[in-house]
Amino acid sequence: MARLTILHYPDSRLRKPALPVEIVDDGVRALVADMLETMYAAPGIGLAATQVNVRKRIVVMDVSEEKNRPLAFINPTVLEREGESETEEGCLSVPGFYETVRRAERVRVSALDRDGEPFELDASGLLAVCIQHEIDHLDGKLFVDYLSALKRDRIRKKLEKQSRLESHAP
Ligand code: QAP
Ligand code: CO
Repeated sequence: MARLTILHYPDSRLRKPALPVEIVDDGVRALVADMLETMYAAPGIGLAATQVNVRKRIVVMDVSEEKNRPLAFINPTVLEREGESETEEGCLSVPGFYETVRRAERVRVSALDRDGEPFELDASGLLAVCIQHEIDHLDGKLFVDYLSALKRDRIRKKLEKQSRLESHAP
C-alpha cells in the first residue's frame, strides 16, 4: 500500500474526465487500496481517482462514524435522483475551504465492486451527497463550480498563493 499525492485546485488535471474501467484486475484493486489509505490518512470521507492523477472511473468513500466501512465504486453512475438538500461540503483538492452546495437528497447508484461484480445502492444523507461529489470529480467537476464566480476566484487565488509558497519551501 502507498499514499498517493492529491492534486489541488486549480490544477488543470482535475478537469480531465476519467475513462471507464474495462477490467477489474489486481492493478485496479491495488489502486483502490492506495486510494483508501490516502483518504484515511488525509483524513477524508471520499476520494476520486482523478484527485490522485489517475484517469479511471474509481471512487472510494467511508462515511461511517468509526471509519471502518470502506466503500469502492468502479464505473459509478447515478440511475435516479430525488429531492434536494443543502450540505456544507469540503474537498481534499480544495483544502481549508467549506461551502454549502445543493444536490439531490437521495440517489440510486450502480457500480462495480472490487471483484468486478455489479451492485446498486440507494443512498441518502451524507452518503448521497458524497457519491454525487465524487462522481463529479470523475467528470472533471469540483464543488467550487457550484459557487459564485466571486467565491470561486477567492478560493482559487488563495490556493494559488499557497502552492507558490509550497514550491519555495526548503
Ligand atoms: C467530499 O471530502 C465531501 O478542506 C469528501 O483541509 C465532503 O473528504 C462530500 C478534507 C463533505 C460531502 C461533504 C477537506 C480534509 C476532506 C479539507 C473530504 C481539509 C482536510 C474532505
Ligand atoms: Co472532492
